[in-house]
Amino acid sequence: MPETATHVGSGKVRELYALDDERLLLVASDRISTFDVVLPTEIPDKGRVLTGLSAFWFARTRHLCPNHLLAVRPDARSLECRRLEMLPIECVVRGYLTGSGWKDYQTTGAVSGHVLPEGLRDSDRLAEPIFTPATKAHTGHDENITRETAAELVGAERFAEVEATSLALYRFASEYAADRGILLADTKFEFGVDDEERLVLADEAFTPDSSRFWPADSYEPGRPQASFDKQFVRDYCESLGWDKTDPGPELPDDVVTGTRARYVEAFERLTERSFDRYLEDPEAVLR
Ligand code: PZK
Repeated sequence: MPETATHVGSGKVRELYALDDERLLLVASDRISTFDVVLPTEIPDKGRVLTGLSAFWFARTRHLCPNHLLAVRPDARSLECRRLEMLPIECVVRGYLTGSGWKDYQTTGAVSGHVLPEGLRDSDRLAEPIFTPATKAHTGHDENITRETAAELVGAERFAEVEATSLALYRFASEYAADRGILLADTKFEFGVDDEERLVLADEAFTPDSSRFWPADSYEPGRPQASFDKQFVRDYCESLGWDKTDPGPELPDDVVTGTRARYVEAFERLTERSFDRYLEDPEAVLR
């Protein structure tokens, strides 16, 4: 008897289905967004790369925090997950100053209440990673909030736990990735709480959609960095003079092929496995 899955939510490039009262199915599509617009052209296997990377990181960070992963489906793009009560904050860790962190620093000298030294440049590495929580905006952009506001939203004790856990996860993965030539500039986690009130890592983990992946060999602070995965797409879009409003442009074949190769390269570098092998036996990425 085929199972039924009820659609319960959509992200920009992912879909969420309920399998039963306790389980969800998180499906990563091959859609790609740039400058916050989902493009009309897909990148073949992008969803499988992201699902495989998430599964890999969930398996390798279990010693730091339990997570929602139950199984990787044979399609290699879907994760069966435990259903949790989600916390109402985005948990962001920054090891480098860029994006909204760089913006906030330029305006105020601080990010989420972390007062930083003067004179930092775009993309500078921070002396220590910082936890910079954000609100979950249902429309538009997440907004960085102070640690105090975040603590009011989840409770002081839970806040201390998500901060310490987020920093430990980031330190572990960023060190591992840097050893393999990929800088994880920053990353976003979502946590839930299970029926025994335990903190559980949910959503996706250290994918190029939830983290900024930078090629280590071209890292140079003082300017925005190339994106490991999306740079061909951004360069092509910039070359068109597109105004970055919906709809975005279709991508030519060489941009699609080059971008797919970058996603597969990130997967293979980080997991030290062949992507073709992952497609043959997705659950092997957990071992
Ligand atoms: C949950 N989202 C975000 C929305 C997506 C993802 N384990 C969980 N338990 C309960 N709820 C969620 C999760 C997870 N992960 C995640 N919304 C709810 C989201 C739309 C599409 F792919």
